[in-house]
Amino acid sequence: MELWFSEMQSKNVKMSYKIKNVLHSEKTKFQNLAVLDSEEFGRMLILDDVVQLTMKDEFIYHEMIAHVPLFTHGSPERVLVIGGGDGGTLHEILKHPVKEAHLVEIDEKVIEASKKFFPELSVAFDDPRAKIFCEDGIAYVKRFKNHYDVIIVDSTDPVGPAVGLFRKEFYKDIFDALTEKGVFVAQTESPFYYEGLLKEVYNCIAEIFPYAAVYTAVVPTYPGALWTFIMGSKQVDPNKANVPESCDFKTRYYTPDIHKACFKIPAFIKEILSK
Ligand code: SPD
Repeated sequence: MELWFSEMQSKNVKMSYKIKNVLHSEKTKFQNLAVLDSEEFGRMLILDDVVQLTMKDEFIYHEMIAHVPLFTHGSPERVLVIGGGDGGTLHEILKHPVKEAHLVEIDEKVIEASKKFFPELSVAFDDPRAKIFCEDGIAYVKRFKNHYDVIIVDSTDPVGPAVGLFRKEFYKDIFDALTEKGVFVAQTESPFYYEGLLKEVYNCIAEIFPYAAVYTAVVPTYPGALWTFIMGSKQVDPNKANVPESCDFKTRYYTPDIHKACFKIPAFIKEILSK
């Protein structure tokens, strides 16, 4: 008998994956967590029935959520990831010569599952520059002023434990926790299915930060494939950042040309932002 996993991408659309094996499944204090081995995309991390990453395409999301803000800043020493307990974003950050990379994940079970099933990503946890905190990122960030050069919010969708990570009060705390040249990025979902959220978060960031910009990447296993990120920057205009000519580490999606191009957004997204 064939085994399939389906994610409801909207009320009317679902995406299905043929599964070889269910490697792990548990109900944590915060969410349902599963690790599946799929035919097409390899191992997949699923939280509350939503695909968080697959080993075949995780590099796109993780490279774009990490390298775009870090190269925009130019010389980040202290970086914070809120969420991202799988370690994928941290793994990309640590390719930069940062002094400290901190990660705050509310659900320690995500970290445990990653250590067991996604060693290619969770290897980041062993880097001496990495510090992991298992607590609520919203409370964590309130404790810091003028401390981090880059803050990245690598959240799940805006339901359940992640709702507060899409609120204005949280973005204000992030602004305060950033140093004077600080750069912030959050993943902001599909422009097809989360139009309202995209506009709302963009407006908040534009009110709080001197510079706000949307950038995109194509992630095949995320709803709609076209994925958005919003950047808030205190000093550097994201569109005029001094992006290096080349990377001195290996990437599979990110390049300096992609960096410059990713801020060129399609007309329909511009329309959403200006409505
Ligand atoms: N629709 C799923 C969006 C998930 C974004 N975050 C994924 C976490 C991977 N580190």
